[in-house]
Amino acid sequence: MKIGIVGLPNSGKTTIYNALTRSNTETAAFSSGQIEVHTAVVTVPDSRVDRLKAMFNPRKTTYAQVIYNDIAGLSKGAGRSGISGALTNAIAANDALMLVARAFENDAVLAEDENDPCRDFEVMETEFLLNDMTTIESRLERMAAQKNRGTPQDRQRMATEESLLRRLLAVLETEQPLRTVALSEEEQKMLGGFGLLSLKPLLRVINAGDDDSEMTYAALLDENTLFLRGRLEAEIAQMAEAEAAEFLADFGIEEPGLYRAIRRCYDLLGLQSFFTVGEDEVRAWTIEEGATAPEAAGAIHSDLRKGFIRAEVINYTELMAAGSMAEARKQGKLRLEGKEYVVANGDILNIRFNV
Ligand SMILES: Nc1nc2c(ncn2[C@@H]2O[C@H](COP(=O)(O)OP(=O)(O)OP(=O)(O)O)[C@@H](O)[C@H]2O)c(=O)[nH]1
Ligand SMILES: [Mg+2]
Repeated sequence: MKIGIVGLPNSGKTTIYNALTRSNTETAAFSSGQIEVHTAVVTVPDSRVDRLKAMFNPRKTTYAQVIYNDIAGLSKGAGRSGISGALTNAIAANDALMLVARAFENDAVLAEDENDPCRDFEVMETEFLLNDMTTIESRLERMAAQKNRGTPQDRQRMATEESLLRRLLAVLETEQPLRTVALSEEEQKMLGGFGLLSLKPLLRVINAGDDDSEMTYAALLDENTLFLRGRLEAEIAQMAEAEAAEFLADFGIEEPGLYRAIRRCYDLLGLQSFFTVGEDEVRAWTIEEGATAPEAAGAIHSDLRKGFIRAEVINYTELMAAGSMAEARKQGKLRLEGKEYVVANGDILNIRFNV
C-alpha cells in the first residue's frame, strides 16, 4: 500500500512523514516550491503478529508494509495553471492520499493567512478537481482529433471511453470528487493511466500544535479526517519505547499517530490482514475486504491461486482461545474451506494447492 502525503507548502508534510516513518528528514520553513519526494517503507504494527510470533517461535517474522511518499511542490492555484505532469504522476502513483493542513501556530511559517485547516483542505481539493478537469478535457480533445480512425473495435472502445469521461466531467462540474462515482472494474482499468487525483481515496490530516486539543476540531473530524499533533508525534517517533509510553501518557495520547494513521488508511482502502504461520515464518498479508480464499492465495504467490484446492482456516481469535494449534485441531476448530470462501480479517490460512 502506497500513501502519498500532500498539502500546501509548510503545512507540515515532512514533519508528519517523520512521525509516521520514524525518519529524521530535515523540515524547514519556506523550503518549498520544488518537487521533492521522500520515500520510506514502514512495517505495520500489529499485536496479533507479535503474539503469533510468540506462539510459533518462527525463524522469520514478516509484518505487512506501507510505503509513505512525502510529496512537496503543490501550491495554491496549481490546478488552474496545471499541476505539472511530473507532480501529477508522483501523486497519482499512490493508492491513497493523506492531505495535510496546517493547524499549528508557528511564527516561522506565519503565512499571509490565518490558521484555517478547513479552508486549506478545500483549496487543495479544488486544485485536484481542476487538474482532473484539465486532464479529462485534453483527453477528450485528443480523442476528437482521432475520431473516425482505427478499426470498428477501436472506435467502439473510444466511444465507451468518451461516454465515461463525459460522465466524470459532469461530476467534476458539480464540484464533486471522482471518488464519489461508482465505477466498474473495467472502468477503473480504463482510467488507470490518466492520473486522476480526485479519484484517490483521501484521508485529511489536521496538523495541530503541541498544546492543541482534539476537541477544538471536533466538528471537522470524521472517518476521513484525522487529528494529529505532527511535531509532537515526530518527537515521540524518535523516542525509545519506554520513554515514548510515558510521554504519551503525559499528553493523554492513547497510541502513537503512526498506528492510527495506518489503521485509517486500511479502512479507507477497504483492506484487511490475514496470516500464514509455521516454524519457518509468521507473516501478515494485506488483501481487500471481501477477497476470496483463492484471491488471498494469489497475494502469496500466483501459483497458489492457480493451483488452489482448499484452505485450512482458523481465525486468530479462535487460535488464541485454544492456546495452541494442536489444541485447536483437537477441538475441531480448523475448517476446510473452498474456492468461494470469503476471508475474514485475522484469518490464519494454510493453502493446499497443486501445480
Ligand atoms: N509548532 C509546530 N510546528 C510545526 C508542526 N509541523 C511542522 N511545523 C514547522 O513548520 C515548518 C514546516 O514544516 P515541514 O514539515 O517542513 O512542512 P512541509 O509541508 O513539509 O513543507 P514543504 O515541504 O516546504 O512544503 C517547520 O519549521 C516545522 O518545524 C507542528 O505540528 N507544530
Ligand atoms: Mg517538506
